[in-house]
Amino acid sequence: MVKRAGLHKRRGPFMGQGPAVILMKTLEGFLVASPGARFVLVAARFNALIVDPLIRGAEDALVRHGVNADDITLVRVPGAWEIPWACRRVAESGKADAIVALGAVVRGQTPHFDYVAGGVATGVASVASSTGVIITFGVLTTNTFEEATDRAGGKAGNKGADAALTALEMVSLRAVLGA
Ligand code: INI
Repeated sequence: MVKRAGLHKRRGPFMGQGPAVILMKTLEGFLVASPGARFVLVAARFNALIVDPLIRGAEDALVRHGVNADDITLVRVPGAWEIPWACRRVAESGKADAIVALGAVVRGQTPHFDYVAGGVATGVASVASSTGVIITFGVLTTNTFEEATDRAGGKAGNKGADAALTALEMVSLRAVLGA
């Protein structure tokens, strides 16, 4: 107990430095390619002006982190609504270590926005939880086209690259957990 108190003093809370004390064993993944890990990008064609940069960002992020291009496959579907179905088929095939869902649903283009955006989010979550396959979510749901372009390689980064790197980390975490 005395030792813990001492550590607490040394590592005491400073703004932005995370938890005050880390004495526990911490398990986490890394942004490194796991040899032979296969990634599948499931991407909508709808709003291709947005989705294509998300695809390029995702592929670029994976390759830059050591994933062989041969281990990345792109599956295209008509729209975001069809993403969960394709994710399920890919997940159940056993041919993917991780799936990256990519799409763009823009409010104002359709009164169906809430249905499409809600459907793709709950659908992807359902596939991930029922199959146990890692699926990350790079489907933009924005109010305007501009907000979407900002997030597809514009001033707010590239959410396709973010989702791809999250998949990379989760595959690494799976190995760390021995799962
Ligand atoms: N699909 C999208 O990916 N994004 C959208 O913004 C969108 N809008 O606006 O309607 C959209 N609709 C198509 C939908 O995903 C299905 O492909 C279609 O309903 C056929 O099932």
